[in-house]
Amino acid sequence: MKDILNQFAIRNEVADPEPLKIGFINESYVVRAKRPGEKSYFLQRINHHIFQNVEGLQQNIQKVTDHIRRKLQTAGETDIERKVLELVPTKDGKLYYKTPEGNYWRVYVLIENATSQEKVTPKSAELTGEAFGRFQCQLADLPFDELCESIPNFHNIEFRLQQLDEAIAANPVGRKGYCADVIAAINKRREEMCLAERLFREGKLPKHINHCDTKVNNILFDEAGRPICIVDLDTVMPGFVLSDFGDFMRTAANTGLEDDTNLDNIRVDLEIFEAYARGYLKQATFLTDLEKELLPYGCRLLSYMQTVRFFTDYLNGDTYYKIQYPEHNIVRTRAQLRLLEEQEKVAEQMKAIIHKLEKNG
Ligand code: GN1
Ligand code: MG
Repeated sequence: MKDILNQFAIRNEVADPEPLKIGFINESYVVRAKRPGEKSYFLQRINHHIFQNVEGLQQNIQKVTDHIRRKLQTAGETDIERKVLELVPTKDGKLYYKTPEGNYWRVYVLIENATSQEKVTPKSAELTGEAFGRFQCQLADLPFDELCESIPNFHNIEFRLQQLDEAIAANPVGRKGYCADVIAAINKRREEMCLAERLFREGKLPKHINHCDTKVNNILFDEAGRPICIVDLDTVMPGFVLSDFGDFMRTAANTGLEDDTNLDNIRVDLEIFEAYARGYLKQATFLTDLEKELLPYGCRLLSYMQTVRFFTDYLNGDTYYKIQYPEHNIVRTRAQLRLLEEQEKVAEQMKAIIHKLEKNG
């Protein structure tokens, strides 16, 4: 591990890396400064099985953080090093280090005195909405095609349905027969759910840079409980704003769990919906009328997408998502499908809330 750290342009003396238990995808360590007041670091081994284009991924992060830093400087903000992540290059100026064994490592400057939260309240949902809205707004003038898709077609529902169709046709572990109801529910909504991709092809719906993992735990809060910095930038890539809005609602505005075995626990939490939407609309001033109109649809799209992704993984024999028990992926599938049905029931209420917020804030 010392050899790895030695590759990076770290100028102060640091202690040995201590492992951190966060996230399922990368392996993370904190590297503390030996002297108080000096920089500490965040060392990560990048999961290159999931992120196969590490060069593109690191370039994305560098472009996005540089762009945000310039915006903060222009706005005359202070404390900028806590408001945007900073990659530490290697001594030969690269954004990551590849070991002789083929592992990839990167280093960020550690953001001090910041914590993350696992649960949302209406108050933190509003602040989180503001933070993700501001993030998208800061990136709205960065042409979306300057970034690569760090996971190709990540939030492209047409592609996800194609993967599902391949899994249904191959039926590699013989699970299809028990799931005719799920297949029917997915098929019934195909056309509606491919609307965003169609609108993009028709030139009506733009792509922007999205975070693509808008969970509350991907925001760092300061000592006063205010969001200071958005983290976990691995999936930052071009997409529809609906992705980030919808994925937050999928994970936070659900009274049940993502894998709830009791489907009756699952309902839409409209209070969280309204709070996040209020914060988001306040900051995301670049949105077109069509994008705003489609926000409730974006919630359904992301629940549908996750239904399709969990179900595909179930049919393929659980090769992507980590599972805790054999039926986990079908339980997740049914829970996401129920959330979608609940979102359909309150679609008009969601629309009315967006209209109200547009008028009154
Ligand atoms: C994965 O591991 P986590 O929770 O950050 C997935 C998301 C899914 C989520 C479902 C790179 O995210 O897209 O929405 O699981 N991330 C990747 O819980 O596939
Ligand atoms: Mg993540």
